[in-house]
Amino acid sequence: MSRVLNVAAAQLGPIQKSETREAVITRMIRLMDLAKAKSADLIVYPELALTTFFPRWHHEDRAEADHWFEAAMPNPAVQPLFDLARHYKMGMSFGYAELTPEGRHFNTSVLVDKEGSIVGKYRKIHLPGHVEYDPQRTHQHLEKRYFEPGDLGFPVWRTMGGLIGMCICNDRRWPETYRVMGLQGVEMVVLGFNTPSVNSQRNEEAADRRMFHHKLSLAAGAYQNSTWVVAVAKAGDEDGHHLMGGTMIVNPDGEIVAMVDGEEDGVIVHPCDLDDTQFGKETIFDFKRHRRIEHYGPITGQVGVVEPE
Ligand code: CDT
Repeated sequence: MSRVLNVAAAQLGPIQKSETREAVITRMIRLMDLAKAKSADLIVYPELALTTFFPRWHHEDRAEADHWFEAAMPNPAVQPLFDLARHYKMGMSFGYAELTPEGRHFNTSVLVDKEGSIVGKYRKIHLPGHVEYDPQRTHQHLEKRYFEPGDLGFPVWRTMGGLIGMCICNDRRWPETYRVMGLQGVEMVVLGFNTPSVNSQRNEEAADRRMFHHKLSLAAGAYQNSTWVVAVAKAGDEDGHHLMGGTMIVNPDGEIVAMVDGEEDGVIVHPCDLDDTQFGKETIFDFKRHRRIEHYGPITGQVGVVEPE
């Protein structure tokens, strides 16, 4: 049986602060229509897809940011997207800010199967940025203020004929993210990102360097774990703050096979053969034969650097 998944990477252009959830969902539906016209089985949207990238805005009282969060998923604003995905028999993944019934806050993404059921939830683990307003920076990145680190690990789900995992934005820069999923046999990692085009602490590090690091991280994660990686941007100018694009699909050899040009709403669809992951998993990255865990203790035993005496 063919294990080709037609995957749509659905980039969103900028979402301004004033834009409603309903307006964003209308844009996401349009992308889903385009993906359906190209026979997509699965559509992937960005991190925090329903709102502007609000962690750039400082609120002294953090509760003032709660209106960016979803207390239920799905909810009435998002339901039309779920309904259409089920109608099209298309799986989907998107990110949103999650407020739990206990009042906890996470940067979350969901994986929805072709029947419209949420089969997976991931909560971002590697939160970048800072907690307090930092006047030294050219812009704020307050994810550590508004979110808790995820508490669900890096699960992989058997769905849509394959083994699919999720991570979110900054997670893609960390080899541990992919390896934990690789050890569960992951065949496709889907992720969304909001990456400012300039480093707030080093202004000369601009979009080209940021794009290089983005591609490097995806290629390394894909190749070293022999998995597809689907990375989807929210891009463009949000209320004067620029996010880079770079939506792309990377094959298990680490090669970019499809990419969205520009910084507007746009979709690419690529046939991803999950069987293409087998060769790498059975040869150079056959973990069972080649890994030497007796030497990997520091990876889970310590957080920071411990220099020799
Ligand atoms: N959203 C997100 O995780 N963005 C980060 C920016 C890092 S700079 C604080 C990223 O890794 O792209």
